[in-house]
Amino acid sequence: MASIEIKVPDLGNVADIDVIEVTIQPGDVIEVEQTVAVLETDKATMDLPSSAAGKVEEVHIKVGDKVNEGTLIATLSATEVAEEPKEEAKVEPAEAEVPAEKAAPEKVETEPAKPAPAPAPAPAPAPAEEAVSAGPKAHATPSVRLFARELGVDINQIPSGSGRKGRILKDDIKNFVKQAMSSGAAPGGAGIPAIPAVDFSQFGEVEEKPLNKIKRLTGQNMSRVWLNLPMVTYHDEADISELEAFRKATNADKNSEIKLTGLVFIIKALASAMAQYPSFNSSLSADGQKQIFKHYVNIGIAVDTPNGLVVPVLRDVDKKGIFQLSKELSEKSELARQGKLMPADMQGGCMTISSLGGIGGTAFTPIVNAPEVAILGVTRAKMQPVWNGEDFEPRLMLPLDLTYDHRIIDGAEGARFMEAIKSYLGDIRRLLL
Ligand code: CAO
Repeated sequence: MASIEIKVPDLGNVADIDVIEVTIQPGDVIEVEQTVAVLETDKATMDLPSSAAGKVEEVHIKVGDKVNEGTLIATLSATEVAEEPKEEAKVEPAEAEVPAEKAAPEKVETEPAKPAPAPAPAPAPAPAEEAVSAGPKAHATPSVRLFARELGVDINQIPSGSGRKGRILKDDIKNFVKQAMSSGAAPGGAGIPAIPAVDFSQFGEVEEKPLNKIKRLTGQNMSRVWLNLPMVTYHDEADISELEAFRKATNADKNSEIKLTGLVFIIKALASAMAQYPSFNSSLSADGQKQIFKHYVNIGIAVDTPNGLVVPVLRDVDKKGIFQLSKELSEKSELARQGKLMPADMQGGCMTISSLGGIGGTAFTPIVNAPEVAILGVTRAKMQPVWNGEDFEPRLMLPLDLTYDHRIIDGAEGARFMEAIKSYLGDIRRLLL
């Protein structure tokens, strides 16, 4: 039986296109034209159809990969080859998003107010670690797939479509959402009243701009975490007076090439506290039946970029020194700001730090970057009078906000974990122990 390679055809003047869905797996028997993957550029989502029918022997791409013309997608043992592969293999682009500059005010939606669609009924992992659904492979056009993704619906959960040859149509997705809402059974917010759509143009001039990919994915991820995790945020302050004196003295040292910010010490303190309280370095299995403990300590850092929030991951933090971490933090945050992080740079985090300290604030409630179980928020350190038993002493106090998944972390454990972080920051010699 002939072995056939399915490759990415000519996609026009685009390069490094994101794979956002892989719809086949080894062992699947697929038909000509069946979608094998979904690709996304900054402007459109497109289905990649197979040019041959047969059994999938190997899949060479995964979600998060970037592909170009000629990239090998899959190897099939083919039973039938499309008569006109070039025609058949043409990628079918979805309705492209309207570029910001073309979104003229008169194009603003003027339909009367109607209820907005329900939020995501099915939970899914963080964008950088998107999993391939194990469900049956759905047949649907790119625009229908896009519609499903916008609603957070896993299209493979829809048993069959009402279109030709069982193709899933937009109406099938709407019915699926309606059913999930009325049954209230689906996880992830089904049954929650939707925010009504409003025609803002009735109040004054408006302009519509499509969200960029990072903002859309962040929004989806935040919504599903918010809907799926029972979260508690615990606030406290760490005394970093000594740490700050050490940091300033080190930065003043002319031989020191790397400038230390307080954040690297917080990263180190967090890693030590995670070693002491392994539940914070764990994840709940997708079925909620097991706790998975990680024997590595990778910490994600939320970085503000012109395109939105991204979270590069610093690896093996427990095995690295302050200067090395400082260097890696500045390299990764620079790559993040330039939009040059690769998917692998943002994967494998065990806990995340969201630091707003360079901007200000006294406290906030960060949202856990699930499937991690906790996140540490940091706002601006402030000199405060602290009672030492006899007098008020000026001490530099750092506000910390710990949000945790209450299914895994109890309140007392959360408080003890925070005490551990504070003790490491209060006496950084303990970080050496
Ligand atoms: N208290 C007081 N000062 C602080 C501070 C704190 N908690 N944290 C940082 N600073 C100071 C730094 O010391 C530095 O001061 P100087 O310029 O005088 O040296 C200044 O603020 C700027 O620091 P920085 O932000 O450049 O460096 P960082 O190591 O603290 O942070 C990074 C690195 C990548 C986290 C940061 O640049 C960034 O992107 N912050 C935004 C984070 C964000 O958007 N979070 C999203 C939250 S939404 O969940």
